[in-house]
Parts: sequence; structure tokens; C-alpha cells
Amino acid sequence: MLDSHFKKEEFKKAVKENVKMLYRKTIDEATQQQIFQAVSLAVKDVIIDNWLATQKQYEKDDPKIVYYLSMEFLMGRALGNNLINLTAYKEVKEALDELGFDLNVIEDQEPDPALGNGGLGRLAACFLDSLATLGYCAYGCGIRYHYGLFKQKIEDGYQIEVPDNWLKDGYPFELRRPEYAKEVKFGGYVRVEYDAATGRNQFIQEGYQSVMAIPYDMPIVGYNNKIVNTLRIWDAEPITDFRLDLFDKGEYHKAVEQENLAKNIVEVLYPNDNHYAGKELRLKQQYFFISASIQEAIAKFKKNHDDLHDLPKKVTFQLNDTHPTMTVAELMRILLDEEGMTWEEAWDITTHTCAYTNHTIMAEALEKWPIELFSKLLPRVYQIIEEINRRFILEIQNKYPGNQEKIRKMAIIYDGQVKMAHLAIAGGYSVNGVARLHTEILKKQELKDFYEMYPEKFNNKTNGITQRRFLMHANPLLADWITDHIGDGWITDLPELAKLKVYVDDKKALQEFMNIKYQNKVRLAKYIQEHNGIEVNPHSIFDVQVKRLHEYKRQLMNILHVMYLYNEIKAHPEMDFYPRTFIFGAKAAAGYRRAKLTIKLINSVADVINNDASINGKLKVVFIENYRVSNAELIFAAADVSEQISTASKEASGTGNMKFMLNGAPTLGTMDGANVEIVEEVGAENAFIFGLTADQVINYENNGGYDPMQYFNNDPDIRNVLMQLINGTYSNGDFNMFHEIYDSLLNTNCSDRADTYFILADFKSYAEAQKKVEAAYRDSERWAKMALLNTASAGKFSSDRTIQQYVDEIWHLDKVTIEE
Ligand code: TH1
Repeated sequence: MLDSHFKKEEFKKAVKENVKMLYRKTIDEATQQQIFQAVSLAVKDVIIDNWLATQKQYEKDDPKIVYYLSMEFLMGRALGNNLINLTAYKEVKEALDELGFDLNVIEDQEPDPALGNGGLGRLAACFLDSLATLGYCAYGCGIRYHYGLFKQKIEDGYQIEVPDNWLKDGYPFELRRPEYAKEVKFGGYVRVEYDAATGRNQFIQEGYQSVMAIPYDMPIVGYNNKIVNTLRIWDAEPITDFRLDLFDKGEYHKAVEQENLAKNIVEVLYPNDNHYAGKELRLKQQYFFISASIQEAIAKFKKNHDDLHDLPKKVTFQLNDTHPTMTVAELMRILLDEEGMTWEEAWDITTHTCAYTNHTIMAEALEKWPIELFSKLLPRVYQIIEEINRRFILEIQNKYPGNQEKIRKMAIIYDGQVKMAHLAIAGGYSVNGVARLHTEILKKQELKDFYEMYPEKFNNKTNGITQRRFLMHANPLLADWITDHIGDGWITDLPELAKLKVYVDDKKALQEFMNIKYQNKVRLAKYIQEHNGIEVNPHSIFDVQVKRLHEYKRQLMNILHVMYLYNEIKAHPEMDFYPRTFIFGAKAAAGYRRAKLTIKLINSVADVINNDASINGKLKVVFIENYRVSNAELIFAAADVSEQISTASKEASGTGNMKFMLNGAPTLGTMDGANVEIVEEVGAENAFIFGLTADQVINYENNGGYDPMQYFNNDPDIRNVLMQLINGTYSNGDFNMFHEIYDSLLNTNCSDRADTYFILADFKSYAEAQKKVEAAYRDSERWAKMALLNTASAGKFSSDRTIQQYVDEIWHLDKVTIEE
């Protein structure tokens, strides 16, 4: 409880003092941004005491540590979340009211730290919240990008990317820790020197460039337990004394290069989700933060332990996808070159310390680095990977004598490339997928050979989300209503939501539940009016698809279906049609042309439909600009229908699906990713499932695809919609604008298969499912029950459950409590 730390009057005084100290202003002269800074500093002050206490407790208990290594942490705003976890939200709201400020407005002053793209980065953020709340010693390790994911502007229907300068006003929740700086070396060459004393070769990197990695710590506040863990993100700075040295030698050029290296490395997050671009700078980023993090972890371990052989008992490095896989080689390098271990000792430690999570089977996301690039940038690390590969191939040959095929498929280095997933699997003790279906596909298809060789390494950890942010903070009306009915146990034990099931036949409760949904829809309608200038009817069905824009997620199928509905309404004006608002939110990677064109199509369709007075506002289409964590919270709370319509087998898990469910929106989706488990929890009668199954899709793919032309030829509804892509209906008569999308569905003009993501194959069953949605919504009592049952059945999808499974089955951490 914060009560002991938090006194309202003291807090008000602190805010006033901070405004004075920071800005030489009185509180009524300060801007909202300045108030935000002053409030945050006062909150940080409370947090720091707990942070210190947590550190002390960890030193005393010496628990096992998990380092969650990730290129992305999509944290979202910290102020509101910290107040919630300090159980001080309501008190601070009151204190600010008394000072004449609105906490919501102050919260809106905080930049959204967007050091991540989408689900993978947001999962990392949810995991940190759960780790602190459950009392486990965990560090997040990542990069302090100076620019996070771009801000999206829509101009003339097109996405424009604007730099996200999130640090420009200073970020109050970070702490610079220069005393923990680490040097990271790039390039040069390796000199081998025989050491007569040990009888072993020494490997010395020379002629390299280096940068200093400077850590910045952010507090991760556990819920109501005084635990504060750390997210440590590394910034890069040039090594100044060394630079002077170079100037002396007249190596001006090299000195400037080194300065630029530091500046470039942490400049910006790569904006690709589920896609690998193979850029050298990205490889530099990976080694930069991994080398710094592993050096620091080893230094910390050595402070209180004298035998590095015990490392696996005290440390796990969890690799968030293959992006941090460098860990395997860097740990080997430190153990071999700096600690003087033998290969066998070092390998035994490494393979009992590293663990890998796979988040996708999309081929274009698999990281493969050309050995040219790799060996030049990281000569010593590359040598080590070569040796790992040599020994791994021997192991394969031992197990499958004479089987060249196995080596071709499984080698870490092959065809001039370093395959990071293979390194992660060979170099660790655990490989996990992120939903049951996904893990099964890994075992049976993508990683079949590895599963055969190491079945004991494979396991599933179905993703989860934190209810503290996505219910308590995002939907305070519903959170309070739930607590009034079943108590507040759900905040740290989400399965308690099942107690709500007794209200499924209680008319009053159902009405209250739907009334809260309505109020949240009004709140979102206001946001849409302010940000889009579009008026939406809060009595219409809010049908929502928010997530990154990617072809496999099939936003295109959604908008094609909207075009089809519009045709229907125009053709049958008398038709009874329940008013519907289709809401989209999505960023497309800056270089992903077809995804950006899909955004333009959605906006163009919106323009035509929203301005057609003849349909009486029955249909509205809204594209919410700059979808991100902060407006996601408003959107989930207001959704009636959750669109989870990826091509089966392609979405490893999804986590947005869980956030909708928690907020009482039934899923309209395919049997993909975690949708399968959502349906299992809530019952098929409380979801709308359609489309090909993963097995069917994989079957088609293994047998040369399918023919979308048959749908075009035989189905006039589909044909009409597709023709409208090339007859100017949504492009002011421009036949060309959307031709690429048309081609992608029908032609093999393009290099890939026609309709790679089975949109036409699934279209009719999608339209059927949408009809069922409408019918169900018309029966308002039935709908209310469905909505309530979705919330009541969401217990499994807490990241608290996910983390407890990681702890029990992979990490084996010790639980810590803070002693008074
Ligand atoms: C996502 C998956 O697409 C999604 O299904 C899953 O729920 C989420 O990870 C969390 O597990 C991924 N995001 C990325 C981003 C990059 C590369 C691969 C993936 S997979 C950059």
C-alpha cells in the first residue's frame, strides 16, 4: 500500500516545489507539460524508495535472475500505470483536482514511449509488469532509441511518417547510470597469440572501433507489493579519451567515424513488424545491446559468486525472438577469452543459460546474415559461431550418419549465411512458441528437424496481457463495476473473473455491463470526432480491427467486405441493416508499399461511404490515425466486435485478441494463434469463427496453392468488389490507383502467388460470420450475455499466468517479498 508513503498534502507540496525547482514558476504559471514533469518527479520520488528497498532485498536473498533480452519494449505511458500499481491513482487524482488539474489531461502530456513495433514489443512490456507484480527478480534489457516508432499522419488518405522525438522534453521516469558503462567493440581483426603459461591460444581483437554503452534505467513497479524492477536500456556514446588519442595520431577520419558510429547505432527503431530487412546497422544494434547486457550480467554475477560454473543456477537469458541471439556467441566469447574456460565448460554453461522464444513462422521474418557482413563486423564472434557450427554438424552426422539433407536444413552456417534461429536452438535449453497452435506448427512443420533432435527443448507458453493496464487503467468504469460485484482479487488473479458468470442471467447486471460499454463508446466517439472530424453513432455496432498493417492480418479482406456491404445497401435501400461503424487503426512499415496502399484504400472507401447521404449513416468507416498504446486503451474499452481475421497458421498468437475479450468484445476470427484458445475458454457459441483451418492452409501451400480465379469467375459479389478496385469507384476515376491490390489477388503478374493469404477463399465464410454478428447484436440480451461471458472467461489470458509458466517450466526463479 502506498498509504504509508503517500500523503495527499505532502504530494501537493512536492508538486509545487518541483514546478518551482524545475521551471522557476508558480503552479498557475506552469504549462500542462511542466505539471506533468513535476507530478512525475513526485511519483518517481516515491518509486525510488521502493526501488532501493527491492535492490536491498535482492542482494540479501540472492534470487535467480531472468534477463529478458529484447530489441523492443513497447511500454506506453508510465505515469498512469505507475499510479495504478502504487495503488495511488485515485488519491493523486484527488490531489490534482484540488490543485485545479485533471489527471487525464496531465497523463496526455506524456509522450508514448514507443520503443517497439507491435505485439512482440508490447508482450515484453506486459511481461515486465507481471514479473514485478509476482515478485520475481527480472531485468529488461534493450536499446534507448532516440526515435521510437514513427508517428503516423494521414494526408489525402496516405500514411506519412513523422519522427517520434520522444525525448525532446526530457523523460522523467529514466535514470542515467554512467557508472555501469561498458565498452563494445566492432570490426578490426583477431590476432592469435600462443600463451606459453596456459598452453592455450589467446584471441586478441585489434584495429577495431568501439563505443561506450551507457545504461538508462526505468523503474518497473509491481502491483501493490513494493517491488520495483528495472528496465535497462542502453544508449551509445563515443569514447572520448580514445578519440583524443586518434586526433594526436592524425587519424581524424577514424575519430569522426567512431563518433558517428555511436550516434547512428541508437538513432532509431527499425519500423518493421514480422519482417527482416538485413541491414548492417540492425546487426550493429543487436551486438551493441547484447554485448553490453551480457558483460553487465556477468560482472553482477561475479560480484556475489566466485564460480561461473554456477551461472545457470542463478541466471537465465531469455531471447525475445532471434534478434538477441548474439547472446549465445557473446557469452561464449566472454567465458572463453576473458574467463579462460575450455570450450566444453563454456558450452555447457551457455546451453544451460540461454532460452529462445519463437514469435513467427513468416518466412520473411527469419533472420539470416550474410557471412561477409557478419565476419567483418564481428570477427571474433563469427569465429566462435563457426566453431559452434562445426561441432553442431558433427552432432547431426553422429545422429544421422550420411544424411546430407539434414545438414543442409539444420546447419547454423549454410549457403553463405548465418541462420540465427538455428543458433538460438542449438545454443539454448528451451525453445518455446507463443500459443498452442503455433507451437504445434513449429514442432510439426517449421522446426520439425530440430524437434526430432531435441524434443525435450520444445514447449509452449501461450501469450498473455496485463489486466492492470488493459482493464484497470483502460476501462475504469468496467474495472470498478467488476470490483463491486466480485471484489478486487482479479487485479492479481485474473481467473477470478469467472465469478462474473453468475450474472449471466441477471438482467440488471447485464444492463449495467452494456451501459458501461455504451459510455466507453461515447468516449471513443468523442476522440474520433476530435481527431478525425467524423461523427459516429455510439448506438451502432463498433466493429474494430487495430493492429500492425500486414497482408497476413488481412485488413484488405475487412475493407473488401465493407465495399460489399455498401454495394448491398445501395442495391437494396429497403434492406434492414443494423448500423455499423468499422474502425481501423494500423501503422504500415515505412517501406511496405502494398500495406501503405491498403491504408489508402481504407481511407478512400471511408471517404465515399461516409459522405454518401443516401445510406443514412448506416455504415461508417473510420481510420484512426497514429494507433499506439495510449489510444489503444480507449479503443479496446469501446469495441463491440474484435476482428482477428489472419490467414490461419500465420498469426503466431496475437495479443490484441485478448485485450478485446477482456473488455467484453466477442471475437470474429479464424482458428489461428491464440484465437483457438480464446474460443476454447469462452465457448464457440460466444464467438464468430470462420474460414480455412491452419491444416487446410498448410495443405494448399504444400501442394502449390489454390486458384483464386474460380471465386472471381463464379461469385458475382466478389467480382463486383474486385472490379471496383480498377474502375475508379474509390479513386475519382483513376483506374490505376488500386491496380496493384487487384493484381495481388488475381494475377501472378507479381512475383508471389496470387492471393497469397487466401482472402477470396475465405471471403464468403467471413461475410456469413458477419451476418451472424448482426443477428446476434439485434438480440440485445443475447449480446449482453456474450459480452459478459467474454470478460468472465478471459482469466487464462493474463500475462501473470504466462509468466508463472515461464517461471515453473523454464526459468525456475525464486519468489521475493520485501520485508518491512
Ligand atoms: C508478433 C507475432 O506476429 C504475434 O502473433 C505475437 O502475438 C507477438 O509477436 C507476441 O508473441 C511478432 N512480432 C514480430 C516483430 C518482429 C519480428 C518477428 C515478430 S513476430 C520485428
